[in-house]
Amino acid sequence: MTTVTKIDQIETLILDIPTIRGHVLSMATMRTQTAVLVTIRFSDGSTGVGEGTTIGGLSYGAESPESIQSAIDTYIAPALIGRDADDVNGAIQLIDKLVKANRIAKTAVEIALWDGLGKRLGVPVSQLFGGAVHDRLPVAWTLASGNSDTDIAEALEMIEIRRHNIFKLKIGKRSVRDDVAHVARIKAAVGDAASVRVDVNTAWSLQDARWGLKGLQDAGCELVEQPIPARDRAGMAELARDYEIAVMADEALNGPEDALEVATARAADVFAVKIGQSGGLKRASEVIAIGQAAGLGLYGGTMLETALSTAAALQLFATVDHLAWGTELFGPLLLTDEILTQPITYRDFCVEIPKGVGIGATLDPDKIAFYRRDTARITRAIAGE
Ligand code: MUC
Ligand code: MG
Repeated sequence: MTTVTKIDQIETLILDIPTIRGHVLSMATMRTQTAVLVTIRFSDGSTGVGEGTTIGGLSYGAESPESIQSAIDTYIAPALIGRDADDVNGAIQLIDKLVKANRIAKTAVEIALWDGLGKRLGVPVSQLFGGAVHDRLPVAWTLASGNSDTDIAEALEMIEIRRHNIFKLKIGKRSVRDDVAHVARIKAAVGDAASVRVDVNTAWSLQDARWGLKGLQDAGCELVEQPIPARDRAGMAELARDYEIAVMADEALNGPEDALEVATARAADVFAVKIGQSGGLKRASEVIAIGQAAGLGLYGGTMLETALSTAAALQLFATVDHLAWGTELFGPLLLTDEILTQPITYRDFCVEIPKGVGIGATLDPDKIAFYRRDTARITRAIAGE
């Protein structure tokens, strides 16, 4: 008789880890990154870990670290306790029925379920998505110190040590004219040794964007990410149609339904695929499929997650045949400390796909104890139920 492995216990806790420097975005300056860590214990003794992370509290999107933790503890975990651990699709469908939106919270739990399943089967999560076709992927670095000279020095050092030759510049805080001048200075400094792109994080009006895109493409910038608000699909479509510079959708892409609408409206040339924003690895794979079917470029995006979710994202992106714009899965490098016993490897302008079973990440318990906020909550099966 085969016994079914069950979901026994789900624990959440919040980690606050300082960043190596201020990370200046149009809507917030980050000095700490906050991650919600989920640990699921299964009835056969196996465990799975996952992470849900956003950027800048509530300044980026509708979920905060505290709301992610609360959504999991109050609504998701109680529904999963006692269920078949291997039935990940069943869990995803149930959670989608019980909980609207809250994609990052769903992602954290789903990663832990995939991680547990991979560990029980003795395979990496990439294999659960059909198998890895890459062992490394190109990885961008974000220049966002808030100062052009510091950004140039940082870029030149990254090229020199062969860590990054793709740079995403965070703009949108200053005037369009000043931003374009800043980008032009950095592009002139790195020349052909690097690809320069920008992320406006929705800060521009459509009129700003018309000026901005013209200036950016004249400066040699290759791509602009989410220049205008996410809901303005017609504006994004105009920009994608009227300028040579590639237009990437980020905040506009919250799961496969958005992906279909953006693709149908031709409101982007490129999808920034984020596992958290998509609602998990499965939904992210659907966003990827829609982008591929529409002939759009793909980019492996990040919510500046720790190495845990970065490893999970790498498991999925390793299975995608062509990521025309590479990835930006550098989150662990922005933090002052590692939380895995075996850090993710960055070298030769690439990030390596972690080896090992599950998502390929083992947490360092001392680091978790050090960075945890005092908010751990446990939902568990009651004896006899
Ligand atoms: C974003 O909006 O894309 C990704 C890299 C980075 O520096 O910030 C993020 C968020
Ligand atoms: Mg972005």
